[in-house]
Amino acid sequence: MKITGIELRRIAMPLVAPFRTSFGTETTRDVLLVRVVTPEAEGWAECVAMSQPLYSPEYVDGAAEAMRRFLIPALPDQADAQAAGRALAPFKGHRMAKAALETAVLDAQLRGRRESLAAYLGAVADRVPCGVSIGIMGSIPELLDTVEGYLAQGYIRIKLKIQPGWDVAPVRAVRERFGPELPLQVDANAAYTLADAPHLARLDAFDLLLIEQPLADDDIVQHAALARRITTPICLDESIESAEHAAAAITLGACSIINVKPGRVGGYLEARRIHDVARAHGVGLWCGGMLETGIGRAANVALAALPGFTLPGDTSASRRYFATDITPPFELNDGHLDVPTGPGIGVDPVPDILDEVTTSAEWITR
Ligand code: SMG
Ligand code: MG
Repeated sequence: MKITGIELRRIAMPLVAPFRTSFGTETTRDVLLVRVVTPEAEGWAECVAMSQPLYSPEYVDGAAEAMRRFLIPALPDQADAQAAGRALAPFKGHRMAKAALETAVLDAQLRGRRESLAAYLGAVADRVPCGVSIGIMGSIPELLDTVEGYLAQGYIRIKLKIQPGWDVAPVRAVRERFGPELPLQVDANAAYTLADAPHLARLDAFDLLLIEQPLADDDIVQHAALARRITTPICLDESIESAEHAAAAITLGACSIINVKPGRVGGYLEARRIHDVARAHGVGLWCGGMLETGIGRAANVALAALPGFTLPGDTSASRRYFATDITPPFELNDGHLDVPTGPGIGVDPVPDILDEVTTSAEWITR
């Protein structure tokens, strides 16, 4: 497949409500979209880097620079997604940038032969169960109202963002109000240290599905130590950037569940490798989220339909994030999102909406 050119397009997407985590508050999603043009088809992907390097070292301006300066020039003239992945591998890090490029190439390739991403990845479901991730709130009553609203929409699992000072009390309040049957989990985004183990053990009383990334990204060994001191299952997010990391974490006993984000691990091909490693070891999986537009969401929903994805993902409906998505909106049906069936990622941006939110566009000829 010949790559004729690549467009890097920046869009500004206001969130319907601010999203606060232990590392910061997002109010507008600054998204870098990649469009790969070939004679047969065009492919789309979304780079999940945030505007600041707070979730991980990557950030949107840096990802765009890595693409234009190193990654795009390294792509071979004739490339499929595998060849693109191999060509990008020598560059260290920049996994979100690589993931976006590789995914846009994969989308073009699959559209060219009219195969869906879900079918290509090995999906076994036509819809996926959805949870929702709820940011840190100003007060417990505000949190309880928010949870109630999402449950009324049909979400089948609730994830609460936590940090020191906002952990046991909100979890207890949600458990008391919504009962022991509610599938409930928490995400600390690396806000604690192993010295907090006795405090984190207080969460054991609430029968959580999991605690996500309690300790620092590079604390895989410490997560294994924490796993011996609490009964809540540990799920890793930021710590797992590759199938090798997944294998190491599983071997060490650092996690019994993995949050898979294709952007974090360098793309859907690597995400599938993690799926295969985890599944072979009986480690649970679910698909994470990075406040994606419909472009990134479509591909995530396809991945979440693989057989190893045993838990509901952070793949919420479009309206949980944006008043107007750039694709036809993903809608929650009975707590599920439908897996797109069209060629490639199966969705396209709506041109007028896309133009309205575009802040810059850059065409790179090859
Ligand atoms: O896409 O619904 C979503 C967000 C899910 O909580 C979510 N993502 O650590 O898992 C995580 C966070 C990372 C992004 S926070 C801005
Ligand atoms: Mg997380």
